[in-house]
Amino acid sequence: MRKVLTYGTFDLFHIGHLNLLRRAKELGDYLVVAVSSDTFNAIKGKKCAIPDYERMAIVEAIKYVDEVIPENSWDQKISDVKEHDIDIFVMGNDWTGKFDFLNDYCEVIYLPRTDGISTTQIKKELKLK
Ligand code: C2G
Repeated sequence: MRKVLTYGTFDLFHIGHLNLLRRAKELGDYLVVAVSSDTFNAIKGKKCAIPDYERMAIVEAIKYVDEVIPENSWDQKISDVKEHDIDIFVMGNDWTGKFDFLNDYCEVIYLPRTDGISTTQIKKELKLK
């Protein structure tokens, strides 16, 4: 069984997130998604419209997703890959190169982002802060 792992905030879940999760699942048989906690997002300088437990529940309900784990730190990826026996790490290509260190542990694939949609844009359009 080829296991795939990806990370994200998935705030105001949109088609860009769905396309990423669908394509990540197409690369293997089992998809683990690490969803950024509110505490970690504060470290990332991101303020979420949707709290972490709701973002996790939404991602968990996506048919491509087999397992959801919390993302609490930048430093958990190597242990996550090892603990979950991951074959492929996937991120959108806005992260290209940032996680190449994981090549020592698994395949690293950066997928093209979906153009024309982002949480930031949605917030602007909804006039959310
Ligand atoms: N994404 C995409 N197309 C978009 C928007 C997002 O393909 N239009 C992808 C991103 O590239 C990422 C995933 O969807 O792979 C989740 O995006 P975010 O929720 O913005 O994730 P981010 O805040 O970048 O968190 O440790 C890694 C971080 O947790 C990533």
